[in-house]
Formats: sequence, structure tokens, C-alpha cells
Amino acid sequence: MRKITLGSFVLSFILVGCSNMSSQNTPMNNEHMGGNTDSQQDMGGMMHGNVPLLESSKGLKALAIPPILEKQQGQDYDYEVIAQKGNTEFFDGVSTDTYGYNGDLLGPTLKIEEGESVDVKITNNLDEPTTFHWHGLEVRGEIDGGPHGGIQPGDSQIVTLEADQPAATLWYHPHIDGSTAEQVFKGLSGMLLIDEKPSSASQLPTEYGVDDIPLIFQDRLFDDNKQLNYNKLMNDDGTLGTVSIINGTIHPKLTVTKPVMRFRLLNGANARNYTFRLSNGDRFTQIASDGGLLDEPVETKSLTLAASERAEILIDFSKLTDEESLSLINDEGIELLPFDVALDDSPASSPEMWTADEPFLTAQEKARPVSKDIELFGMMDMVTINGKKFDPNRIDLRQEQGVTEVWEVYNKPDMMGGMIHPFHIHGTQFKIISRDGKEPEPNEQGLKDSVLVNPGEKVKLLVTFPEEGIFMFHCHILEHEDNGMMGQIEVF
Ligand SMILES: [Cu+2]
Repeated sequence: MRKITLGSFVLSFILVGCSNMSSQNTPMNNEHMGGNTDSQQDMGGMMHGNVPLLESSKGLKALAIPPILEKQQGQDYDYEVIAQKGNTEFFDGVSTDTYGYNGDLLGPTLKIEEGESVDVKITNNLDEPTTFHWHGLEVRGEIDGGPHGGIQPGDSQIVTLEADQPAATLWYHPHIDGSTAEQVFKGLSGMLLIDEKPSSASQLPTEYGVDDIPLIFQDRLFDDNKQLNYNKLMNDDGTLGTVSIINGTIHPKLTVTKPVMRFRLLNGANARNYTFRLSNGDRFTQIASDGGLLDEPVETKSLTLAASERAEILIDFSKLTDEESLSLINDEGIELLPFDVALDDSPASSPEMWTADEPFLTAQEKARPVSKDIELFGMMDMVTINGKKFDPNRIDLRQEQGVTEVWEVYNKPDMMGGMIHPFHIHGTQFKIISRDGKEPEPNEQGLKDSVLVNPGEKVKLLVTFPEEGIFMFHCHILEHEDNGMMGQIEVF
């Protein structure tokens, strides 16, 4: 990679799409993202359902930072992750029943270094089966934690996770057939970070919890007793709530001490799409997508993530005056995360930026014919892929290990217009070749494992599976996944 400094980079900034954001309280499917044409915006008025607004953070509590998972000493495995029941005080004086990994809610951050291989003991202490899916990690199908990887209550298993891929912000969550949405809703999710090798000497902020901050965005609904009563509250088209939680904290605020901060954003919601902005309208810098660093950093004023997508961004706080306040807001102007800026005397030097030596896609890759067609269709519990619902006993597609193919994913609209489906493939980090024939926006020129597909849109993906096994491909609206909007590919 050719390194350049942020200063010179700013001169050639690129504004990413999403300009004409539609009205407040829009149907979620009205948000057209990822470089779409204006004509598609017109479909917005006839989409399904309304998305309830989130409540603004009042900045009442310090943002929780998930602890880093400690390495085990004197065991025959390196790490242990236990799915368990717990209680969380979201609201003062009220105990809410939740699920967590190694704790009451969410999970510790599992860090693996690029190239490292670790043994992880996974234990299910819930009263129901679960699985441990390593979202974005290119592992063998056998240990990917899809619906075939069910762990019964009380059971354990040791899996070897190898980080044979670039540094990236990944995550882990359950993937049990029919109950994924409920288990995630109750709190099962954690960050899985592949760290750059120390020798790579990147100047990006890397001090976890200080200038390198994980942010898990979720929206939740509580019943009258302040419980996460999933069966009562759930929605077949994706459960949406008005309560915004980040890393499990309601009304969070974050004290910022370093001039340049790196944030790892994960849309961990069951269904909600988030568009992030800064409250003062300033630009920030997106440096990574789902699977690692972008081909080059992108200066932008807004960034959209569908459920399960991630991005890493840098925010420069050094230019703020003392009187100025700053928050991370969403597209409706709701404050998600207010910042308390109290900079220490660290030098305000910008990290080195880079630009890739090679084009994102070669001419050959762009010209490659489509060999797999995927059609996403439907809503509520009538969702299908290629006209079918998930059947654990049926293999839908086959692809040879290490052989690159082009998948074309079409989100077929219905009479009501249709809705966004975030499409995720297990066991691979792919590249987006095009959206409706147009090259992807610069902030999608990086490795991806999930892609937002707008109604009526055709997205071409360049897909290679480095490992063998059976892998899922599905909509990451968790209720759609549970309702069968999922297929299986056998990699041989
Ligand atoms: Cu869907």
C-alpha cells in the first residue's frame, strides 16, 4: 500500500452517496443506500411498515466498554465463551432478564491476531440449544456455528479459530434455527477483533477502550414490566424498538481523551438500519468495512449500516472549541452517543492514510460472468430465497473451495415495493463488483460479508470460499432468517 498522510488525503476527499435522505420516521425500506439511483427513491412511498424513532440519549451513563476476553492459563484451550442467563439493570431499580456471554449481557471482546490460531471452549449454560457463530471469520463449515452446530444445554465443545485473513472488526452471535432473533434480542452478541500484527506498525489508534472503541448499536423494546418479552414484542418483519442501546448502555455518553479516535461500529440490531452522522455536520473518515481496511480511507458526512454490517471510522476531535458539543447522531437527528471532550495532551497528529497499489477489482474480475443467481423476496413470514424456505436437509448451491464465482443478488420487489434485505454469506469475505451495473461507492471498496440490497436492486459479488464445508447465506434481518430466508451452500 502507498501511504499518504491524512492532510494530503483530505484534498482528494470523496463524498459518499446517501445525499437525498428521505423524510423523518420513514419506512426503513425507504432508506436507499449504497449508491442508488434517484429513480429508486420514488419507491419509498409505497414500502412496508413504519420504523419507530429512537429516543435520544440523555447522556446519563458512561458507555460500557465490553471487557477483553482474558486468555486462560493452565487449560487445554486459550479462551472460554459461555452462553448464560443473567439480569441487567437497564432502568434504575428494575432487573431485566437477559442473556450474555460470560456475563449478564452481550459478551467480552475476543481478540485474535492476524495469522493466529486459538482454541476456544464454547459452553451452553442456557436452558435451550444455541450455537456460536463467528460472523465474518473464514473458518471451516463444521465450526462456523450455523444451525447444524447446535450445542445442547450443559454441553461444551472446543473449536480452533484461525485468523487467516486481514485484521478486521467481526462479531459472534447465536445462529440456532428458529431462535436466533430471540437469543440476540435478549443479549447474545460480542465483538471478535482480528488485530493487525504489531509489526505492521499502523499508526491507527489501537488502545482498546481508550482511542479504539467498540460500539454495538441495538434497538430494544421492553414490555410494561421492563422485560425483553420477545414472544410478545417480536415482529415478523424484524423487531424494532424505540430504546437505543450501545454496548448495552441506555442513555450513554463517552468521554473522549484523545484527539483522533477510532470507533468500530457494529449494527447489532435485529433489523434496524442505522445512518450515522456527526451532530455538527462535519466529516469523519471511514477506514474499514466488514472485512478490513478499505482500499483507501473515505471522508464522509454519513455512513449507513444494515443489520450485521460493520465499519471503522476515525473522528478528529482536535478542532473542536471548548464550547462546541458533539454527538454521533442518526439520520433523523437523534443523538445516539454524546461525547464529553476532555482531551489530554497527546499530540494531535493525524494517522498515516493509504491508497491501494492495485485497483479494487481487475478488469477480468469485473468481466467475469454471473454463475450464481440469488433472488430475495417477500416480507413477514413469507420470505424466500430463490422461491424456497430454509431446509437444513437441502443443499441449495455448491462451489469449489478456492474458486472464485460471481453471485448476483436480486432483491425482487413485491406489489408494495419491497424492503431492504441485508444479505450475508458465511465463510467468506467477498467484494462488491457492482450495484445495478455501477461500481460500488468508495466506502464499499473493501472486503464485505454482508451487503445491503435495496428493493429492485441487483448486486454482483465476487465470492471465494477459502475453507470447505456447509455454509449459510441469508437475510440478516434476524426474523427473516428465522422465518426461513436462508439457504445452504456446500463448499467442496
Ligand atoms: Cu430480509
